[in-house]
Amino acid sequence: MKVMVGIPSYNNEDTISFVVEQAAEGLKKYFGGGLVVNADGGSSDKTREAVLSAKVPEGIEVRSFVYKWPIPGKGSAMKELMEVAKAEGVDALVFVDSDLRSITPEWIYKFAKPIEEGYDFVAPLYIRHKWDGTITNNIAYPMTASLYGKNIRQPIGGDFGISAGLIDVYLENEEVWKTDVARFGVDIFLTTTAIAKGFRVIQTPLGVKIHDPKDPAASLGPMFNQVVGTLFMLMVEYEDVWRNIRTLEPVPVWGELVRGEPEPVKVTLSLLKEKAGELFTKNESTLKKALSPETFRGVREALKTFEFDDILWSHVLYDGAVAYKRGVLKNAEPLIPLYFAKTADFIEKTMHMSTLEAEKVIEERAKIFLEEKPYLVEHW
Ligand SMILES: Nc1nc2c(ncn2[C@@H]2O[C@H](COP(=O)(O)OP(=O)(O)OP(=O)(O)O)[C@@H](O)[C@H]2O)c(=O)[nH]1
Ligand SMILES: [Mg+2]
Repeated sequence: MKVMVGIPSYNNEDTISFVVEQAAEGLKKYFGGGLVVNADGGSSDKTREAVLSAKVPEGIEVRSFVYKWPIPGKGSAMKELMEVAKAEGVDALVFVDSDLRSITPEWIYKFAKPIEEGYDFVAPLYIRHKWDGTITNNIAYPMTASLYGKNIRQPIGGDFGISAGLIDVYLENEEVWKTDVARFGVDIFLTTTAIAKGFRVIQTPLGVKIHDPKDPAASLGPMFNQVVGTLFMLMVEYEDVWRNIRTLEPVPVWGELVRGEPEPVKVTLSLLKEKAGELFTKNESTLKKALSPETFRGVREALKTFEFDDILWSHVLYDGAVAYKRGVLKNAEPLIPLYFAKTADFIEKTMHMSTLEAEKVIEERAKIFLEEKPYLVEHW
């Protein structure tokens, strides 16, 4: 089986050579060789030099290029990596992020081998600190679960294995790559498209994910906008797929679960609350139009107490999607203060919980989203 590892990067000189070396090791050990390709966004540091000077076993080819697609972002890098994979005629493409510090050669096997067994989309299943992945836990996971009925715990984990057949589907419509799919919308696009088009999906257990995590209020605003904007866009496209789904189906896990303790992630609670308040005031008039009167009253209260329950939160996202469909919201940006407020609530509620206990809270959230789905269908 011919396997390629694709690595998007932008200023990752400190971490990327380790990723290249682990990937190369995995290709050699499990597939007898292969190709590691880096698509860079024009880093101002020595990322590409680090890629090209990585020490890899014989039989592994390493390439690095700056992508040409005019939108700067992770998605553009992945688009062109898929084009390389297609030109090379690979059977499986494995994407891994360039800031990963817990990647091992086995990760490559665990992403590529299920493809050989007939799966098309391999989602990562890792253990993350309770405060890492706040967009995943608050939005991508419960929304994907409730809309499409698939219990994929990490729909935007960032690392994936995909089949050649699926690559063709992703590259089919060039227009989509002119949207936020070219940026951080890419992960939710890959996952949702695979599910909505009925491809065979599996989760692969990888142990802990250690990467350069981000403090939500300090740097996740733009990412929220890109992920949620893409999610809303896909809801419009796939309304016939999700409308009638009312159950949550388990998604198979490939092999044994791996244990591990994640590294703690730092979140500045005071900054979350401060920014939530500030941005809420700025977006209040838009939110009043976008949300139902009841939801709006609820969030105004929540912004005072930072008590933000999952029913209210599901209505915020459902109302947001409806407003997007009707053109009342052009993008998801006005919802950022509510994401910050919801995250503040989650940080406070899970302050003294173990990662496992926090995990239960997140699983419960997906169930609540599903129970509230008739609210969405009614308003859609
Ligand atoms: N080529 C390119 N790659 C990017 C760009 N932005 C991010 N990436 C890469 O995409 C991968 C994921 O980016 P991160 O910044 O780690 O984001 P993340 O891990 O999904 O997000 P957090 O969980 O919030 O940390 C990394 O390999 C980055 O180098 C970009 O503008 N261009
Ligand atoms: Mg990262």
